[in-house]
Amino acid sequence: MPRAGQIPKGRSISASRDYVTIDLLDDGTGSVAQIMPRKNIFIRPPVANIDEFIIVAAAKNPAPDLTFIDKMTVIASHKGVGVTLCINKTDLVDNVHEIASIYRKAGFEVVEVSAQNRVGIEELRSRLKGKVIAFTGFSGVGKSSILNLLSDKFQLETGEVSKKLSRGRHTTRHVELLEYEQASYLVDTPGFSMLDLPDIAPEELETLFPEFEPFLGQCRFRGCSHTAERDCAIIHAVECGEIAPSRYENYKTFYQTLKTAKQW
Ligand SMILES: Nc1nc2c(ncn2[C@@H]2O[C@H](COP(=O)(O)OP(=O)(O)OP(=O)(O)O)[C@@H](O)[C@H]2O)c(=O)[nH]1
Ligand SMILES: [Mg+2]
Ligand SMILES: [Zn+2]
Repeated sequence: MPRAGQIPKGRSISASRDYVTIDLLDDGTGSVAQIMPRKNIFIRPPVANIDEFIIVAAAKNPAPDLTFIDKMTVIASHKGVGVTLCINKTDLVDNVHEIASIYRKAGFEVVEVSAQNRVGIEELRSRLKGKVIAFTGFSGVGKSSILNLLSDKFQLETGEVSKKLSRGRHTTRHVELLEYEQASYLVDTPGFSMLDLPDIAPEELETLFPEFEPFLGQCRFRGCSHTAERDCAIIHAVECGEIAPSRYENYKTFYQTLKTAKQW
């Protein structure tokens, strides 16, 4: 975070969670004058005022978890925050076509990366202009390794994926806001695997899967939940291969979770 002495008087700056204005005194010290309203706030990862998430998954070690990715895309869409999927560690597998095509077809940008072989870093770099972007994903997928390649200024700690805990051992322990270039900030966050859905109405869930959009309103029954109804346009699109089965299965699971939560 910039020190008070580096900030012009009265100017808003970005901290890892909040925008604040700072009153500067003549001796160069200062104090927070005002915390600006938050554009958005997330519990996991614990960040605010984000323009976009880069969800980092590893092709292998740890294995990609599509339910985790889908939950994260729902959480981001719910707050109107864009998502890019970054599939790292592509050096460990023959190809990542299957997982990449699921998410491209669903309308997400997908970047295939190997931090180890410095592949895909320039493609990732071209998407970072003028935004606050948080990198998120399981522990050990390579978030900090990728960030270190994006700028010589970054020297984030990286760690071995524990052999015992295939999901890693949580090397990054705090959210770190990194100044990438003017008006572009990147945020490194601690990995995690447990993720709760936000408090959303079950009926809203269909709008948080972008690939459902062309089919909404075409089901036989008004208020169709797309879980078991006859003549459901979403189920039909899954059967025709226009919606990925894994995304649809997660939709159904999330729908039931939200429905059950609402009953309490
Ligand atoms: N084979 C391979 N290993 C990688 C790649 N990227 C990162 N790693 C390794 O994966 C391990 C974890 O990398 P980190 O960058 O610490 O992962 P992280 O996502 O920041 O993990 P947390 O901070 O715990 O959330 C390290 O041993 C890295 O060297 C890659 O592209 N290929
Ligand atoms: Mg890390
Ligand atoms: Zn339907």
